[in-house]
Amino acid sequence: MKRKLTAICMIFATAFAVVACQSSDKSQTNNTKDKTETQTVKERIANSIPDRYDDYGETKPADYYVKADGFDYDYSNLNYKLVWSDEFDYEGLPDESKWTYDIGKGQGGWGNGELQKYTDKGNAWVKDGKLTIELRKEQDEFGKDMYTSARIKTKGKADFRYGKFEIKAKLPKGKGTWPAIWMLPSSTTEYGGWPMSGEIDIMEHVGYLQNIIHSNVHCQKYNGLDGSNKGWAKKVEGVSEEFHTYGFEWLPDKLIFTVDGETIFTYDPDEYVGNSKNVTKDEWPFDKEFHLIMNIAYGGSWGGSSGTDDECLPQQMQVDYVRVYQSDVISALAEKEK
Ligand SMILES: [Ca+2]
Repeated sequence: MKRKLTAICMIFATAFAVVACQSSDKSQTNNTKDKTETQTVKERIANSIPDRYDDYGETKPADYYVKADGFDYDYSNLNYKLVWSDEFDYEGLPDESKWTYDIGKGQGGWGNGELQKYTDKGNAWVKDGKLTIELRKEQDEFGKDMYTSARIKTKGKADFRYGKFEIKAKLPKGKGTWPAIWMLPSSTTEYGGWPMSGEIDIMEHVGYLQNIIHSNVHCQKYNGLDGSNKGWAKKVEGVSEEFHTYGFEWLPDKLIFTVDGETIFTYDPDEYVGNSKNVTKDEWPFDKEFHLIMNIAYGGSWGGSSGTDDECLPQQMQVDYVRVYQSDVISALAEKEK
C-alpha cells in the first residue's frame, strides 16, 4: 500500500487480484474490469500529478539499462544472516532508533483518498512482545467524527538493498480496512518519482476480500495507473485471527513473495521482457535501497471501493516481529555491480 500512490494502484490491483484468485492461468493480463472506472481514475491521477509528485526527481530516459540477469549464485546456499530486526520485546512507542512516522492525511499525494489521519501519538504502541497499530474512530476538537491510524516506516533508520524479510502479523478485519506491509525506494533521485523508482507490496489485505493476501510490484513499465502492475493473491485462512508470516526475498534478479513460506508470486523481469539484455530500469528499478512501511488505511481507492463499515472499529494490526536477513554472497555480487 504504498501510499505514495499506492492507492491508485490498489484499485487495479484489487480487480486484478480477484481475477487472479479465480483463475488458474497465471497469465498477467491487465485488469479491464471496468473501462469507465479505469479511465476516470487515470484522468484523476493525470490531473493531480503536478501536485502529487513535485517533490520527486526527474525522469530518466527509458533505455537506462540495468543488470537484472546473469548473476552467478547458488540459491540453495545463500547463508542468510540476521542483519536487522525488531522483536517488539519492550514497552511504549515503537523504537525511535528503528521507526519513524508518516503523519497526516496524505497531503501531497500519498493519501489515496483514504479517510484516516495518521498520527505519531496513540495509534502505535509496543506491549507484550508485539507492535500494535490501531485504526479507530474518534472525535476532533469540534466534535466531528474522524478516523486515526498509524503508518510507521524505517526510512532513514534502516534502508535495505536485497535481503530476506519476514514479518509475522495478525491483520485487522472489517469493510474499509486496508492494512499493508510494503516498501518504497529510499531515494528517487536516480530513477525518478513514482512509479519510476518502484514499489514493493509485500502484503496487502482489504477488508471486503477477507483472507485474500495480495503481493504486488509497481514500476514504470507495470503499475497501478493502468492496472498493469504485476502481482498475485492467495487465500490464507484466519489472517485476522492468527499470526502469519509474510515474507519477501529480494534477489538481484527476482523478487519472491511468500506467506508462511509458500510462494505467492515471483517477479522476474526476464519473463516479461523476453530477453534479459533488454531489461531497463523501467522494469527493474529494484537495485536501489528501499525501506519498510507498515500501516492500516481506512477507505480510499482500494480499501473503500466496496464502502466502509464503522461498526468494525476499532481495528488493530499486530506485529510479533520484523526480521531482515542478508547474504554475503548476494551482497558481494551487488557490490560488484554498483
Ligand atoms: Ca515479538
